[in-house]
Amino acid sequence: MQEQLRRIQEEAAAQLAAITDKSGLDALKLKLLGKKGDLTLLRRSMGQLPAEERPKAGQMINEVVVAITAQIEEMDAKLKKIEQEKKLAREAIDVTEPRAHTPIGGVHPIALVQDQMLKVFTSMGFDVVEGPEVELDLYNFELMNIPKNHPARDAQDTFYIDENIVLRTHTSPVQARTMLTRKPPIRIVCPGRVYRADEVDATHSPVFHQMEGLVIDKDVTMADLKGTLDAFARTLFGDDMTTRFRPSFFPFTEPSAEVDLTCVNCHGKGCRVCKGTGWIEVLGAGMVNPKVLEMCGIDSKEYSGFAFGVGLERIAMLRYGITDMRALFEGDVRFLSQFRDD
Ligand code: 2NL
Repeated sequence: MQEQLRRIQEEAAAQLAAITDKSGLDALKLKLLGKKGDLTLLRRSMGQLPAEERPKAGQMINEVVVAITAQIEEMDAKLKKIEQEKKLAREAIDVTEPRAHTPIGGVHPIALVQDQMLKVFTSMGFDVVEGPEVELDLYNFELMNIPKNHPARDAQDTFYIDENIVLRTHTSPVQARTMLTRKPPIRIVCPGRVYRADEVDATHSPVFHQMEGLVIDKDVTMADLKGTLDAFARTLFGDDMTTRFRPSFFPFTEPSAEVDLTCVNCHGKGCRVCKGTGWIEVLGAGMVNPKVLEMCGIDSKEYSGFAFGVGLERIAMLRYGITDMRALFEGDVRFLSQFRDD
């Protein structure tokens, strides 16, 4: 009996040492401690011993069972640990591995010049106001002193939704709305998308971007307008820039001016870009027509104002040397990724 136990224990130790996985361990456990396991059978055979030897034999068997159970549990824990380590190794992520190339976006040149211009004007105390692109005829035309039958309303120029609703042809309606809801002093810039029924070519698009400015206060003069636009020209294009006003006409301003900028290409010397003049036309401006002030609820005897309108595509093209406006609307990443804000 003792001899048998010793052999079982020895064999168990040898087999346990050779175990490499859980199924092997389970099989060994069954072989030793299962219903028909070596130790179970040995215990059952105790009945054949003389009664006085049984307690001692039982005790010895139990000690071996306890010892082997402990060894098996120890091995089980060891296997679990090995398995866990293998799993961790399998799932390890190399955080230093270079990832697949993901191109990052840039800022569209129109957005770049819009941001630069907003910075210029907000730093001078202007508020930024936006409004709807689908507008009432009232705000887009009527309040801007463009009455019915005015050539600017021609269906050739304006996208009509119905008789009274249009796609705004300029951002002026935003300023009309502001004048009707705010009291002077008013200092605002209104950037946004505008629409005209133009054919697409190198300098035209049916949708483009504008920024208009409006200042209304007591004693606002043309000199304030000139100073404001000069500051804009210098900040965007350089300290040697200035503006030149030429007499013009808009229904919403009186007097009105077409505003030229020192040629950004030759800095005024005369070149192909400015057709030898040293100047490039970039915007329209003027003193707000008193009729417009009155229609928008502002007393034109107490207040005066200036306004201007700039096309952002034109500014972006000059600023970045873009010769075809279509490049700004095609969304070709090879073109767009060239622009950096500096
Ligand atoms: C142009 C001309 C201009 C304005 C826009 C304006 C707005 C109000 C009142 C008076 Cl609410 N005027 N805007 C004034 C002069 C010119 O734009 O050729 N832009 C590209």
